[in-house]
Amino acid sequence: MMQVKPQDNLISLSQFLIEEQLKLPYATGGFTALMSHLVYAAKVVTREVRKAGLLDNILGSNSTQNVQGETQMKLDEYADRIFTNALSICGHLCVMASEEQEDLIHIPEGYKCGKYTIAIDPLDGSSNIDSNVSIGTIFSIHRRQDIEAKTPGTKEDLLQPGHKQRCAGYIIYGSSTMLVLSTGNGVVGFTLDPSCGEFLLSHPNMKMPESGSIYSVNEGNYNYWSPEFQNYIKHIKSIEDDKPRSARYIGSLVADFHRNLLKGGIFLYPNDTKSNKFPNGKLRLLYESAPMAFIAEQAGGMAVTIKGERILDLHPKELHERSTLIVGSKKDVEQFLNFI
Ligand code: P6P
Repeated sequence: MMQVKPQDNLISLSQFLIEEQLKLPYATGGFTALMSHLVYAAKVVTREVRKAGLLDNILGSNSTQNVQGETQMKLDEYADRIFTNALSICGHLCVMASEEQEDLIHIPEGYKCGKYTIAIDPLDGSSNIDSNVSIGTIFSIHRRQDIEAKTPGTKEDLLQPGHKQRCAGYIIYGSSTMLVLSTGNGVVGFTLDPSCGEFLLSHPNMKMPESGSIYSVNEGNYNYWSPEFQNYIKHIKSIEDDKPRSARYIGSLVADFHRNLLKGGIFLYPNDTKSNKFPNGKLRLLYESAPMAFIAEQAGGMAVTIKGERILDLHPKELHERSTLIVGSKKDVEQFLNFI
């Protein structure tokens, strides 16, 4: 006797996007179509991430040959290939940018240019792949400057402040694959059900706890921090601070952020003031800091730079521009701002 399982009644991402589209009278379905191509790529990358580490799979450098004598490529280059190929032909993008590619990615000849742009980090945290740590894909979608134009998009269409994002999200390849996104009406999370190949709505209204006990920072960089930042970290670890803290740092932005989104806390990546390693911070503004900031704010959190500027107000000047990032629970970021 067949039983309807609870997950059989869950809403799929496709249904969710169509319902959101129906709420907008001017919606043409372009965004829904764009997202369906992104979701397809996420499923393909999930398949390879889940197998990474097996003999004939994608690991390490791209100079090796697998057992069939095929050239292997690094998983992040593979993810870049899958996402950019799937997205470039969706007909609703006018230009793309990827962490893996230096220049703009134009829509191939013969394919329609649409009114959206996307900037993507195809596989963030990929240095952790060999140790089987959770990694992720981060994406940021804007509307082009002239939404009526049918011409190829430009760098200016990509270089927009984060508060103008139409959608920001990430895919986390962890114990399960989750897709977390916001279109400006809060944050929703979908979990991939491998048994039916669908992302199902598992977290309908994600809210970042107002305050948390977790702080995430790479303390190995302590000696490169400014004295003010060193003092802040010392303070939150001291008994003067009125709450117990737990240090949690995975070294994979999506994993660190996702945990803090669920449990509360603060993630910090400041700049190095004593070396030229990361004088402006390590994370990339366009496809790491800005999308994560959008999600954080939509979930009730905050996201600022080491100087206290709102991340979403920064206007990027270059595709791969770096920024500092202090993101997390509202009260924890406010405490940072008051201290600094
Ligand atoms: P570090 C991964 O390389 C990454 O870009 C982010 O995912 C992560 O938060 C950060 O760098 C980790 O950097 O210097 O602490 O190893």
